[in-house]
Amino acid sequence: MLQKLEEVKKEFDSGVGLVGSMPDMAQFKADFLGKKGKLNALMGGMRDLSVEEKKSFGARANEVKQEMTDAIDKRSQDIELEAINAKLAKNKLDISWTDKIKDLGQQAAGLHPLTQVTRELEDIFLSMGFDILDGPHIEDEYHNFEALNIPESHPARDMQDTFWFKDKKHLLRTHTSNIQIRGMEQKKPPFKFVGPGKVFRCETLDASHEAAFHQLEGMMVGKDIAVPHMIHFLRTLLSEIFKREIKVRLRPGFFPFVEPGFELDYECLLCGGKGCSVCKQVGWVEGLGCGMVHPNVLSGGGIDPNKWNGFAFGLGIDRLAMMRYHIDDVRHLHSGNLQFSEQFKTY
Ligand code: FA5
Repeated sequence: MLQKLEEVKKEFDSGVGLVGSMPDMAQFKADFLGKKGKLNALMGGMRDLSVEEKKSFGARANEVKQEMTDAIDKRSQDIELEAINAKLAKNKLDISWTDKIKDLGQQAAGLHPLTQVTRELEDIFLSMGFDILDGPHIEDEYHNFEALNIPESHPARDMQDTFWFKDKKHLLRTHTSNIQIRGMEQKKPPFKFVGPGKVFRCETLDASHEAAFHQLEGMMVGKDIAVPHMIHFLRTLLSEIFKREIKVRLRPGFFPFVEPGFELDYECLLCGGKGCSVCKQVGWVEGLGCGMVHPNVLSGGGIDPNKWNGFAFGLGIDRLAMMRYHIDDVRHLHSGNLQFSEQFKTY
């Protein structure tokens, strides 16, 4: 009897590690430990044994039962773990995609220098508590001109050569200043926001002029804001972007939506101020227009100009990218030439 018991145990030991699934394990367990299992069948023969034999057989049979139960538990845990690992391996996130793409003879995409500069500008403004707004490329005459204190037949409408739609009421926005109006429609003062985006002008192209280029509009409205605040703010902004102090100069500039108005130039970083085709040999680059928001614009936007004031600016993003990455012609930025864009690739 004892020998038979050891044979059953041996059979169990060599089989338990081979069970590969939980349903198979249930069957295996029933075969050995179930009511009609091999162990019980042996126990049934105990009645023919002497008292002494019963004692020793019973003790060993109990040991074997415990060992089998432990071995089944251990193998069951392993089976569950193997199932989890197999599932994980199947759903594994493949982070080797850049290499794979290269293997396939294709190239991974990168960010265009204009996107990089725009994102960096947005990060700077977000860190200063500004909101980021958007405005439509196809705009109506009210938001692009009229609400900005540029009524019909005002000569300032000719300052920016406009792409008009056939209805003569809609146009491709000539500047991001439409975002000032869109922002005032949404917000109550005090507020500060910026809005980057594409603008369109029917211009003669050269190294620093494109027909579709990018601006970033900014507007800050609060109490007792004055020109020195604006100048300090813009200087800080530029040194943040260029990561060092750069020379700037402020000139009076006429924009009907600000009073007083200014144009801010920064030193041409392409020629170091010596003169080149980008700065038109003067050593300075026209960087942005700015000024104190005109009272007519505030009141048109539902804001009482006796209680609130502020400043606005419109920054040329393409020229900033040119200074930043030493690009000597704005038209490269829009050329779609991959050999050009490749040089600035980051992920
Ligand atoms: C404007 O567009 C005003 N809306 C800016 C403004 C906003 C003034 C708020 C006051 C208050 P301007 O036409 O100067 O201004 O353009 C602003 C900047 O866009 C310029 O300083 C220049 O950096 C850039 N820019 C202008 N024209 C072009 C062009 N054709 N190609 C590339 N960049 C340009």
